[in-house]
Amino acid sequence: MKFGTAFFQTKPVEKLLCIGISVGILIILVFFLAIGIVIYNSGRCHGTALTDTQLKQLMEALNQEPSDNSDRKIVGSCGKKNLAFQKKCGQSSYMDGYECGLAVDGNFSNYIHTKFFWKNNAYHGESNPNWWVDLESSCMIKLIKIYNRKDCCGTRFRNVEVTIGNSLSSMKVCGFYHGSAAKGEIISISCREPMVARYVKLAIKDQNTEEAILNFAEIQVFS
Ligand SMILES: [Ca+2]
Repeated sequence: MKFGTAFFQTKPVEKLLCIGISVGILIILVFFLAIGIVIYNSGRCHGTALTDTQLKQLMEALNQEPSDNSDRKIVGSCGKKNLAFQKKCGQSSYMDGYECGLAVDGNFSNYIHTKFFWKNNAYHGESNPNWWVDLESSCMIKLIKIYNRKDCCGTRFRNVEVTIGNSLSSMKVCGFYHGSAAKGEIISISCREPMVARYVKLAIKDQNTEEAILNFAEIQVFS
């Protein structure tokens, strides 16, 4: 079998044989080329297409704050001012005329007072007397300053746990003051790890109710 100008000089049978071989080789080349394309494309994408519902759920999940970072989100007005000033508050019990707002009124002479009674020649209070304030914003709490009562009874301020949180049902310990404090003492508390919080709470953690009375004149909270 001959190719080129000699091709036209060959016999018809040889021409058909030559054409057949050429077409066969071409088909084999196209076959292997197709297999190569399929293998190449199959390696580029593995996975399953998401439905519209699955795609929506995925986008919602990506847009949500991780649950373990929920206490880091600052909401509302913070700034450098005293965040506790004239804010809503509460306390576990009251002695008449000594309500919780006296601790956030800017007056360092008056004070709050939980209930008490006289027993065995001593004043007694209640278990875990406590007081809290709603800052009305969730701020990174950096400093809490507590001003003790100035006229007497400074040592009542002892074993005070300071907790903060975004709700009163999910408070975390910020600091602890063992005391006892002196009259008029100013106690500064900074959390070991700064946390974002809307509520600040003080509680005497003491099983002995003698002198377990929460007194303090003022509290300031700064972010
Ligand atoms: Ca006051």
